[in-house]
Amino acid sequence: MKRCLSGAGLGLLIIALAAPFSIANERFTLWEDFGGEFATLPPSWVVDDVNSDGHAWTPWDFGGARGGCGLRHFTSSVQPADDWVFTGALNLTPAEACTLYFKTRVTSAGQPHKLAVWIGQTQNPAGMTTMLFSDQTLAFETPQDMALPFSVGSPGTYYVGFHCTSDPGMLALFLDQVGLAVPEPDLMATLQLDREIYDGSTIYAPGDPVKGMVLVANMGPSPVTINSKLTVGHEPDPNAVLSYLVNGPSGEVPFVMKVKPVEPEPGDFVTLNTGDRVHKYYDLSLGFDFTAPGDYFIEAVYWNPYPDGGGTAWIGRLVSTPAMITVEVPVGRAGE
Ligand SMILES: [Ca+2]
Repeated sequence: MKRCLSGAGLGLLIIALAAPFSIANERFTLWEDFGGEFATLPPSWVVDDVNSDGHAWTPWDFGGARGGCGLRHFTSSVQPADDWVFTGALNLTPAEACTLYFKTRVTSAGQPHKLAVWIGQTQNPAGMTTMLFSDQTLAFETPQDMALPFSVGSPGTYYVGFHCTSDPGMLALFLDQVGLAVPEPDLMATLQLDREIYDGSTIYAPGDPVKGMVLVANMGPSPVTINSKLTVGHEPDPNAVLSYLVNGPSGEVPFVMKVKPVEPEPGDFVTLNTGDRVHKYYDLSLGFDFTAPGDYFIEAVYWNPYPDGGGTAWIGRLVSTPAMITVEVPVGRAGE
């Protein structure tokens, strides 16, 4: 019997990730974006066209997030959808704080879709026992980030199922970047700003360069292979391994630098033993405007969605503790 566990120890929360200031360090035990150039369904995933009408979840080269690849359900013009796609096996630890992420969008806000997300222990509709998410009027035309916190009560193998029940004639529903994250206790990102390092100060004049050193370190007992190609962009650009979140006196500070996405090569992955770290020194004022007087809070985000050739690379997201600076007009220049 299916049940919704929202009141039974399973929290449900949908948050927009445009400003993920509250996200903790997390490691992805599943990260699937369905291919870079051509969309593919992972071998362990299963599509079920329950009503056998030929309209089913299908790998699709356009309409997803990074590179366009994702899954698409194009509705029938005559009957409602009844279509599942199931992830491969997920080994979950009881009581561990898990977060299921995915992106979704529709072709037209005027033609909303119906989507529910379930979890269960067999890879078929009858095995889906716990509802994690239900939106019967999905109407975003640009991909929206969904984040569903949950935990399970017993150990074992689980599957997540995405169930589309959209009305006929609604055009397409898209699904992309499906991830399962758990807390990351061992890796950490830290941000140190130049003036604090050299002068012990957090005060900058309007227009001063603001340079920062980001360190990604392994503080855990076991070696971890990470992507050391610290390409810089702006959260939530999925191609930027390193990005910054800046909140200034008027709110989030826009990022104005254009960064060409670069995917890592095998040699970009390095193994960090206990205490090892990689770093990047970056002039944040190349991308952010620090001219308005006031306090700025800056976080560095390290995000690696790329597997390495051996399939052992760490995939996940680290967010530094915020660094704070104050931009103020120097004494004697106030009347200029
Ligand atoms: Ca169908």
